[in-house]
Amino acid sequence: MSLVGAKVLRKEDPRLLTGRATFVDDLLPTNCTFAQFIVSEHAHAEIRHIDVSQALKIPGVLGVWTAHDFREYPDLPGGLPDLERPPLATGRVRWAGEPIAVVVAEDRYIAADAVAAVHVDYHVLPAVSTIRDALAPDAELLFPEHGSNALVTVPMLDDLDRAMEACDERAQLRVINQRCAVVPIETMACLADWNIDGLTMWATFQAPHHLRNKMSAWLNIPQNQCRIISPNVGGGFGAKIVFAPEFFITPLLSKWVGRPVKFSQSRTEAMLQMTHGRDQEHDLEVGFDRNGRIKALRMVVTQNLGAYADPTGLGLPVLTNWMAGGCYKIAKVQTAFRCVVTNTTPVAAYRGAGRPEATYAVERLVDLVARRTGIDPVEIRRRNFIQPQDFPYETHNRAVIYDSGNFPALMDECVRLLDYEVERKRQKEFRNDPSKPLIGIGFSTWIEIAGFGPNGSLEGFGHLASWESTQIRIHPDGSATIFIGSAPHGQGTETVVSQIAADELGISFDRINIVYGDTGTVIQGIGTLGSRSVPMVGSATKVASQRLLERAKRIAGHLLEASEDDLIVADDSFSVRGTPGKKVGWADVALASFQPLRLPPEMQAGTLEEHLFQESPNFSYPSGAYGCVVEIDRRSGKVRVAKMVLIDDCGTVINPLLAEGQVHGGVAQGIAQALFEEMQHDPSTGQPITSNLVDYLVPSAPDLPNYIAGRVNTPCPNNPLGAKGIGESGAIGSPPAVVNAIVDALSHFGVEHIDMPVLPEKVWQVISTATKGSPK
Ligand code: MCN
Repeated sequence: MSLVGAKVLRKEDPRLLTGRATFVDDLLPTNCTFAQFIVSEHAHAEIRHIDVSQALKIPGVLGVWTAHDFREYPDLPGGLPDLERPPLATGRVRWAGEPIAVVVAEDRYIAADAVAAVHVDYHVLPAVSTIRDALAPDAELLFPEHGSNALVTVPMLDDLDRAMEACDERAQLRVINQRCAVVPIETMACLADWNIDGLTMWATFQAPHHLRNKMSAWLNIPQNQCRIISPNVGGGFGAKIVFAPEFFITPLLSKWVGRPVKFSQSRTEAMLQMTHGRDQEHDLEVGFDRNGRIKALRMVVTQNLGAYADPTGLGLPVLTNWMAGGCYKIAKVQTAFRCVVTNTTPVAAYRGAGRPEATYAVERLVDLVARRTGIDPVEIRRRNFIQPQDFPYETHNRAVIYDSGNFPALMDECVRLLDYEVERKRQKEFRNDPSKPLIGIGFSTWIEIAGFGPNGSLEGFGHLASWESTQIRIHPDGSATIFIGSAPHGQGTETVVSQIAADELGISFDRINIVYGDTGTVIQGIGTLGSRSVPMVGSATKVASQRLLERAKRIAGHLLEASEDDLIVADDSFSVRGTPGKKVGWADVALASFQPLRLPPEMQAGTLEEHLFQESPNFSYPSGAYGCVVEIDRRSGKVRVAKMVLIDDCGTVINPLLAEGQVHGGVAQGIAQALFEEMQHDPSTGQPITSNLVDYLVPSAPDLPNYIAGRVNTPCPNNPLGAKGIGESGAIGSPPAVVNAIVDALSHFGVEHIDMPVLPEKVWQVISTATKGSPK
């Protein structure tokens, strides 16, 4: 039986669920010391003086370092010319939480005392925390020498005025995709040990080779003396692909104190120093005919980058623009974007990275067209879908080529499982009964770009390249170790790679183990991001297994004195078709591969090892149709997601259990963005006001519904598995489904749009204004 497609339980779970997994903060080498950072209290200020004298007097403090001590080191990798981020704030702080100095002490408590004893004298400057404030004519500039807080502006090729004018109707919408904190369970941590043999650093990172490459260059040491290990990592969601200064500084501290140094963030530190996500504003216009056919769409994105231009942050509006047409056949789509710096935590990739923003904008617009034309939102979508026969479908001025999909089938399945007609009936009945909640039904039909793999797709973010690597090693007993370039942090990659290899090699799932996350053992790798592991490393494993198996069959054929074409490989053995008793075990073939006297004459010992760098001609484009039913309490405005139907298309599904789990996690984050989460700053001081999990509303299980999941599979033609990524899908597709449902519930009050997060007070305001203070 094939394991690909089977609901196999995760092989990583026993160690994760019994507390036997090793995370960075579990490591405690002999003589370990502890680093803690002094961070800015102000959102914007000049640093006049830093007095470390009192901190240095505390017993157990090994040193305090400021920007001055790092003056021989370059700025952090990435960013924009002249606007790079220094490892520690130099002369000026640009957000509340920016690291200014660092202490190393014998334990965490002494380090905390020393941080409190460092005195920083600031000259406070006016702060700008929003795009509007940053672009005001008299705005305080973060980089005065740059002359503006606007950094990058990519204009529209054609302003679409004529196309818009030719439409029967036009509608404009301004939507805000609010700033979210990333909030992985494990905060950022690293442990650096720089001894005479070189540097080893354990780090919470999604791409250890990427970090190794940049760090060795930054520290000016050879790559073979710079080993990065990402052990078990408790979630990353994109924020653990960022070159945080802590990763670059901690190794130097280890060198300077001559001992291992560990740094591990508290939750509040993580809320302020780990990069945030989203924070885009969209000015949108859509032109359509009376039958609801969309003819033209214009999208202008403004990206709040926060205090510095992170490379992945700069990529967000690019991806949003690429996906501006969604899953609709729109003759004219034009986009533009600009980026703005503000006195806030830098913004970077966060699950979906640019695609949730695009999906939200398009799906809100499509609902607006439905509203203006009086056509049902399901029917509007059906009239505008790209059809299955239209693939491959070129969009975004031919820069993006959707691979495959079947949007009508996704929609049909979603409508069916949602019980659409029944819910519409219930909505009507409840609307006129004040004792009942208001019902709203919303849809989101979406396509996203994943499987980052084609040459050039990651180089722009500072990566070496975009391939992914697999190395399969067969041991003399016929078990296999597979070294993969991905660095998973919760996805279940060990399980799916084992499933693929087990099918191809005929070796039992339990006799395959997966090694990842260590530049000392995995020769090269790119990393886990952009929902690429299955399309890239999964495909690499499939092809490498097939190549390796060809050689194993030659050995088996030689041992059995049979033609390799007659061999059947299954259950850890090779047998000869039609001759039941003629059989040799994988273990024996593997042993022979190390014994030259038993090998075919043309083969050499150690032949059962295969290393492959998998490239891909294009991305994969997962898609889906999500449907949501909300119930709104008329008196409090509280929204409850009563039903959520999730129909996904990720091509070939390797493990339905895990793929669905990925969607569940992503949808939880999507519902959180729609209803609860927002990283807020005081508008006058720029101070963060949601910097812990009391103020920042992360949902818990009772806030989320039971999901109803389904599937439509259109295989991806761009990789040998036919698989598309699914790691980000839920977070991309779900926010507009929820918001569309809320707007639908409130539509009889004249509501056409409501910004996220849709907190009860916003809804209550709408209802109480419409009903003149007496909600019903
Ligand atoms: N899968 C499958 N069949 C497919 C595609 C995927 O069975 N056709 C399943 C597999 O179990 C696979 C998982 O889904 O392990 C995710 O695969 P893939 O879509 O290739 O994504 P990656 O493994 O590259 O993971 C990255 C993606 C991203 S970009 C973010 S952000 C994210 C996410 O995955 N962050 C996560 N999922 C996360 N899950 C956890 N628990 N923690 C995070 O930080």
